[in-house]
Amino acid sequence: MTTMKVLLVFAGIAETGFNSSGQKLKLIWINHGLASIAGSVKKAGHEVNFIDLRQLSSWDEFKAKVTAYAPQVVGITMMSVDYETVTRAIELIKEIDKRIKVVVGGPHPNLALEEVKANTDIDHIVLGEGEISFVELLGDIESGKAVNRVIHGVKPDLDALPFADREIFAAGEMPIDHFLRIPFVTIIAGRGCIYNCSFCQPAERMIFGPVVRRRSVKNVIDELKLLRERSNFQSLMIHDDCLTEDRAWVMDFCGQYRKNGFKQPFICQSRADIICKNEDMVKMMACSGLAMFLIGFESGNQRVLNFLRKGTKVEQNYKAAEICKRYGVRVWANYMLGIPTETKEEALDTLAMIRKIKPYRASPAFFTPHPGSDLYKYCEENGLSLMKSHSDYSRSPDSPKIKGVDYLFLREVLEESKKIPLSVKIRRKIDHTVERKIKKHVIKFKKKIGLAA
Ligand code: B12
Repeated sequence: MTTMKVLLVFAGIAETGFNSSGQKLKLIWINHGLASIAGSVKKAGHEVNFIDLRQLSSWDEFKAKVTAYAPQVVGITMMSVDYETVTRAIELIKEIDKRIKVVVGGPHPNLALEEVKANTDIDHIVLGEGEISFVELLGDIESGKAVNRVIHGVKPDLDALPFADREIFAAGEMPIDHFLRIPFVTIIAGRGCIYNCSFCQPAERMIFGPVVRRRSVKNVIDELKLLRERSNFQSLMIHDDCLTEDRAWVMDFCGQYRKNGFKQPFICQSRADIICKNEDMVKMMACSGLAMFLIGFESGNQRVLNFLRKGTKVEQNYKAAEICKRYGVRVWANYMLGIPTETKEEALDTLAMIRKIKPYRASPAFFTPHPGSDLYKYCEENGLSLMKSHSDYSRSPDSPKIKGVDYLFLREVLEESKKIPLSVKIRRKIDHTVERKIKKHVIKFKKKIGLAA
């Protein structure tokens, strides 16, 4: 077998544009899909190069880099929001050399296959998970074997995969909040989600299947040990959609995390109902370093929660916040305004809930219909969507998302909900300090990789 020259591309700049690496805390996070694929491709003996559009300044620079590397195969990941930028990247790649094979994967091809198939510049589309099937495809391209255009990715045994190859991302990740120290790292312990929220599903089931597959605790701890050795990370985020759904896994992980000498604070997502039903697990997590839960409270109104198929009760939202406070776990509150069918009174219920909960961070979003979700379908069927381009799927609250919603009113509600008593001024001051620190970090990083600051 000869070595293939493979280029992986992260084109997630729809929301932020070029030169965006590090502008906001989370914009410097690695993309785990590509990092995992890079690990498998390298293990198979191929040469991997990587372009992160967040770190480039223009399409000209992208073109120059692709030309200089002269890859045989380019693999690109695609969320719906990134459709336009991925399409532009592909156009330029084919302008450089029509023989370069372009392969796409990620959420959007799974959720809008016909649209992706219509782009004839795309040679192969990998559905589902890519590690095994992308490597196989490279072998087939190399040997000149005829391969289907659409490939159904074989699900890997997660413990058998090489760890995510973080080396391809030149920049260190930045924490989501100032209380978490750098070096900060993100990991993924599993894939899929068992819940059925209408603003998300069936998208996740279409990508990862109906059940959650989780790495073993040992495998995750081994990766953390390696990260400790390499970067001496000081804080950690576990990205899983809902890690806490697997109580036995979490209890085991907490024990192993402590036993192996990890003291770094970590954060992860959870749900109000899980927190209420598993107070002892929250306590165990808090004792093991859990510093914050990101909780999708979504709404303070029961009818709206039911409409969202969230599976939680408003009372559980309140109780979960209390439990977190009891154990010193900060609450990052995610909630939505402008949900289809939501009345102004119901939106005010959400404002009242947030005021009462007093989360550490209030993180509101105007509801956005994301392709692949049942609520997206609902919006399309009822002629509600105001989306003009894929980049409108970004979370930015600036643009109206659906018809029949008074966004002027909701903007006021949104701003009010963010006014968390007492801490606002202090928080802003802290935020400014953090922004300054990040700017310094970015300047240093750009110098390191030879980019003008
Ligand atoms: C972490 C995360 C983020 C991080 C991204 C960090 C980064 N740098 O990439 C942050 C918080 C920034 C983020 C932001 C957003 N996210 Co997000 N995010 C996730 C989350 C929770 C985990 C992603 C992940 O790492 N998964 C694990 C890896 C292994 O899976 P993967 O990336 O899908 O990759 C596998 C396969 O898809 C495939 N594959 C992927 N790419 C490729 C490429 C090739 C060539 C091949 C062969 C295969 C392949 O193989 C991979 C390995 O098996 C997912 C939910 C989920 N569980 O996946 C949502 C998810 C991807 N996000 C979603 C959304 C909607 C968003 C936002 C639009 C929301 C918003 N505006 O706030 C933004 C868009 C950001 C942007 N691109 O501009 C949706 C996407 C839906 C869609 N229709 O595209 C998801 C699926 C959640 C959901 N169900 O709604 N997100």
